[in-house]
Amino acid sequence: MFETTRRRAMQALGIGGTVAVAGCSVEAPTASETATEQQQVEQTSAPTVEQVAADPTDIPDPIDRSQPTTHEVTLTMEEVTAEIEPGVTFDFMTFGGRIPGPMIRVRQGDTVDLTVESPEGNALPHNVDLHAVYGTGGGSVATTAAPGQENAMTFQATYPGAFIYHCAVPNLDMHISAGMFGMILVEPKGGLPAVDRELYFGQHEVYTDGEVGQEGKHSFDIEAMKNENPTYVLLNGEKYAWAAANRGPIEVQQGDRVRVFMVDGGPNYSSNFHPIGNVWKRAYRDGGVPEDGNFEAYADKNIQTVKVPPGSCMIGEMDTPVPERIKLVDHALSRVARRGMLAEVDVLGEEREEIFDPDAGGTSHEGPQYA
Ligand SMILES: [Cu+2]
Repeated sequence: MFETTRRRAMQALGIGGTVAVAGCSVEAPTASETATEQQQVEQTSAPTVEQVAADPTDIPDPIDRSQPTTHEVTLTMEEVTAEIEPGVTFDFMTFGGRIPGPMIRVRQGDTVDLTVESPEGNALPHNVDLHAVYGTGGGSVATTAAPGQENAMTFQATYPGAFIYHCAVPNLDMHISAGMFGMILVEPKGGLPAVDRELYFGQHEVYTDGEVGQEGKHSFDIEAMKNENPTYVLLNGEKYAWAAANRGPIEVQQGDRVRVFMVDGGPNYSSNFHPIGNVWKRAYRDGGVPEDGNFEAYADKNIQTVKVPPGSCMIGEMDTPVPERIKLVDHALSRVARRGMLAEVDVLGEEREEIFDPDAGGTSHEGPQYA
């Protein structure tokens, strides 16, 4: 089904010896090249799918291994049509049909045999730049694949942390905005501290030719992207994807320590990531983790809002002493109130009035309702 050689992929792209695909060292596409890509997307009818929102609980298990190993990882670049919110459709580009793309979880020192495959029906070439990789373009040149082709590279994960991966073709801002980003977590050799629950989210912004909530199919708006003026700002690819207003909150148990992995695809907006009704008890800014195992000394403590730049990640841990609905937001709050960014985590358990007594005034308030 897939042709495998990189040379063939390059020929399909019309690029020979001098490669015009550059990963994070961007060579600007011309306006007509960008417009051509947009036309190709619009003329190709991508399969319609029910869901692009990645399930935040769909994460590989923590690594319990003291020796390096080799992983066989396949990323499938899937162009799909799906709803941003009910009645509003958009042509997404994804890794594995989900936003963010599947979390790749390895240990420092592991080797990854990475295969990328691009199904026949795709309109555009894609690739992947992983920030966990030493090598040109983070592997983007080595992994470029045209529709109907596959490509591969091997890398060793030599440094630990949570890192973004993203498509890095010349129109990379467009491809990331359409959904092509995810996280590779490289655990340090001693692993991460044990927690009770782990959740995985990805923020990005979508630039369309419509207004929020305007029914029908929205097209990509390149001018809006150039002006960094998005229609939607989303957590996991859909408006309020994992909140009561859409697919429902994530449930955890009182007393759980909850670790949140967050990747900001951008392409342009930083996130100001805050858990309403809680705090980042420990925060690992930009996904940085210690190599010596001294997490207690390394982590920032009791941080309310963590800046997550586009092209970066964060790891935050919350304690859950009382039952509540935690709202994970970008505290640039117009993005929450008006542009779709929100997830909710329900803590199930018994009231502890010495910590929080919601009925002390005789009336119960439900707190800010963004969804
Ligand atoms: Cu792409």
